[in-house]
Amino acid sequence: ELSHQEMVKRVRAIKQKFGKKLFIPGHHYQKDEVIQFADATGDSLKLAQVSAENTLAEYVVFCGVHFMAETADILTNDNQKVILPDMRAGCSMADMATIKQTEKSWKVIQATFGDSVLPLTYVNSTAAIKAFVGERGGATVTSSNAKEMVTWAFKQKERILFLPDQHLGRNTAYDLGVPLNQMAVWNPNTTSFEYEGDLEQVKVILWKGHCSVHENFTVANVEKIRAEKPDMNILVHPECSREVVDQSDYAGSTTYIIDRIEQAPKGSKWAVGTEMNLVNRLIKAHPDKEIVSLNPFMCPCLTMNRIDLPHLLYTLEQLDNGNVINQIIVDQQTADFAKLALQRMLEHS
Ligand code: CIZ
Ligand code: SF4
Repeated sequence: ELSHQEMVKRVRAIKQKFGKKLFIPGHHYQKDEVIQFADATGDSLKLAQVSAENTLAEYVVFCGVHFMAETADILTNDNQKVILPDMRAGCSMADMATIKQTEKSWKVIQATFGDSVLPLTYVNSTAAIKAFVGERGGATVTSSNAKEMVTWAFKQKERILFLPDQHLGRNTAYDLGVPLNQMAVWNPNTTSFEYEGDLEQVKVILWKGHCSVHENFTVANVEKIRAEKPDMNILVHPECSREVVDQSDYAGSTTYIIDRIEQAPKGSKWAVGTEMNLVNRLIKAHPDKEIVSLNPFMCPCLTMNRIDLPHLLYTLEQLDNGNVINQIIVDQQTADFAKLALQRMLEHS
C-alpha cells in the first residue's frame, strides 16, 4: 500500500520521463488529487480539441468519463492512443440512450412525423449515438452552443429530436421561444411519447434522459436559499430541470459558470448548482466571495470520481512498462459518422 505522497511522487516521475509524449487532460469535475496532474483542464469538448492539437502526445491519458475519451479518440490522429484510467468511469446520462433503443425509437418517430425531424445529440452521449446523428444530417451540441445549434437545426427541418438530456433540450428550446406545449418527451423504455394533445404541433422531441448529478438540485433548494439568504445569486447548469433553471438567476455551461464567478465583484454571494468538485474548487479559488453549493448534501459525479490517484498511477506505471491498458478505440465507421456530427457543430457554432 503506497502513501498518497509516494503515489504523487511516482506520477510526477513518470510524467517527467514521458515529457510531451504524454498528455493528461482533466475534466472540471475531476478530484483535486487527479486534476493536479492535468496538462489542460476544461469541459469535454475543449479537452478533446486540445488532445487533437497536441499531436506530439502519443498517449492521451484522459481523466474524465468514457464518452469524453471516445470523442478524444475520434478527433486525435491514428498515432495517438487514448487511455481511460478506469474503464468503469461511464456517464449515467450517456447510458440512457443506447444505439439499439435509438434505432428502434427513430422508426416510431419517423412513422409519426415522416421526414420532418433532425436528430441532435448532446456531446454527453456514446460515439454510436453521435454517429447515428451524423449519418442522418444532424449534429452534436454542447451546453455552450446548444442555442446556436438548435437554431441551425430548425433551418434544416421542422422538428428536432434532442438526445439524451431532456433538461438541456427543454431549457434550450424554451429560451429560443418554443412553448412547453410544443415539446414532447420520448420515453425509450416504453417506446412512446409522454404528451397530451395533438402530436402534429410538436416541434421538439425530448429523449427521456437526465444527469443524475444535476437532477439533485431542486426547487426546494432554491426556495431555502431565497428564504435564508435573499441576497444570494443562484447560478446553475442547464442540465438542471426547467423549474430550477426558471427560478435561478443565471444558467449556463461549465465555462459560463466559471467565468461568471471569476468576473463577480468581491463580496458577492453565489449558490452554485453543479458538480461538487468544481464547486469546491470555485470556493477555494475565490475566498473573497461567498460561494456555497445550491444543495448542501450534494454528491460528486460518482462515475467521474472513479478516476482517482491509484488508477491514474496504475495506468501510467503500465505505460512505463510498455503496456497500453484501457485504450479507448472507436471503430472507423462509427468514428467517421460521429466526426461528421462533431464537424457540423464546429462549423455552425
Ligand atoms: O455534466 C457534464 O458532464 C458536463 C457539463 C460535461 C462537459 O464538460 O461537457
Ligand atoms: Fe454524466 Fe452527469 Fe456525470 Fe456529467 S455529471 S458525466 S452528465 S452523470
